[in-house]
Parts: sequence; C-alpha cells; structure tokens
Amino acid sequence: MESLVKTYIFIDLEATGLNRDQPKITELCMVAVHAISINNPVTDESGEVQLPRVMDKLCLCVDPGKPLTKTASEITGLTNDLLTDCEKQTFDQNLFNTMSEFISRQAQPVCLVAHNGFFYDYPLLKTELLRQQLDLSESILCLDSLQAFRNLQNQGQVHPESGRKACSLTELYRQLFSKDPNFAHYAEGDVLTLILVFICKAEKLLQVAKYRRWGEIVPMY
Ligand code: DCM
Ligand code: MG
Repeated sequence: MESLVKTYIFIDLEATGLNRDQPKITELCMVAVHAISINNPVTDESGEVQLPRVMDKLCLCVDPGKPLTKTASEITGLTNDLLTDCEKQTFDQNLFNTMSEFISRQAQPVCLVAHNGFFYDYPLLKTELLRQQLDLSESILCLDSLQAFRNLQNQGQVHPESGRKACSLTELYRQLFSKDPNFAHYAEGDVLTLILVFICKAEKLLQVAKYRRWGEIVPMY
C-alpha cells in the first residue's frame, strides 16, 4: 500500500484539552509533501535533514465554542478571548470544504500522518466532522507516526534505553537533531517537527507502519 502513496499529508490539531475533556479543535494544520520528497531527503552541508522545498500548507485557527483547559491554553498560547477577538470561525462546512479542496489538490492517493493520530487527532477530527454531518472520503489512508516509531523502537532502532517517552515528538526531535524543536504545541510547529523526524526514518517507518482507512476511524466522543 505504501508504495502507492503519492502524497503524505502531515496533520496536527490543537484543541481545548485531552480525550477525557471531550475537546474541540482550536487550530488545524495540514502540510502536504510528495512521496518523492519523503524518499529523497535533502541535507545541508553539515548533513542535517532539511524540510522539503515543495510543501503545500493549510493552517487555520478555529473558535472552539468551549473553554480551553488551563494546560491546553498554557502549552498552545491560545485562549478563548484571543480566538474570539481575532474573529475566528467555528468548525463548519466552510472549514470542511477548505480541507477537502486541499486534499483534492494533492497527487492521489494521499496518506494522512499524525503523531498519536489513531488515539487523538483522527478521532477528534472525525467527531468534529460528524457533528456537522460531514466526512472525508473513507478510502483515505491514515498512519500514526507515534505507533510506527514505537514499532521501530521495539525493534531496537530508536534509542531503546530511553523508554516510551523517547517517542514523543519533542524527544524524537532532540534525539535526531540534538536541539529543541521550534514552536512546540503550535499546529504548524508540530507538523514541521513531525515532517523532519519522519523524513529521518522514513524508509524504516514505512516498513513497520500499520495503515488504516479514514472509514475505520471511530469518533472520539
Ligand atoms: N493537550 C493537553 N494537555 C497536554 C498535552 C496536550 O490538553 N499535556 C491537548 C491540547 C493540545 C492538544 O492536546 O492543543 C494537542 O497536543 P499537541 O500540542 O501535543 O499536538
Ligand atoms: Mg500539536
């Protein structure tokens, strides 16, 4: 299946809280990268992996219509006041259309990639879509990079001594780039960090990754 994927769409959601809080989305970022760029990493003169030059980006802030938890506000820098003062719109048909058009513009078939996507981002996105009686095409492929990195770690390919924590986005970036990621917990920052760590290990990740179809994703609540 992986050899057929033409575009990887990396996705990250910020939201009002964790699963137990029945969160609503506050920010969404999708960055589309062609498989060619994933399979042919570019490095600088020091050998450090670079972001691909050709990327399509969609980043939108959303009025969640629900209070952010203190932690969600602290880590994301977003507040209800900030989002309403900036007159952000709720998750609506217009946002769905924008996402759908963005996905349609990419070389098909596409595969979504989110870190912890099977547990958090995909179920949450599904909840928001179904609330609007909308949904993406059920044939869209989905990957969870956290699951894939854990599979690699279990094979001893990602610093096994540092335990499960080693597979958080920040820890993976620290291990691979020896510095802290930029703009952690900003949807775009997290997506760009994910693209960099994914590209570093793409060949092995794609060997161990377990694909699901969007149609198999169950809403979070
Ligand atoms: N989140 C949270 N508390 C945490 C970590 C995350 O409430 N300790 C919620 C708010 C974030 C969302 O999850 O917007 C997505 O997390 P991340 O920024 O890691 O993508
Ligand atoms: Mg994030």
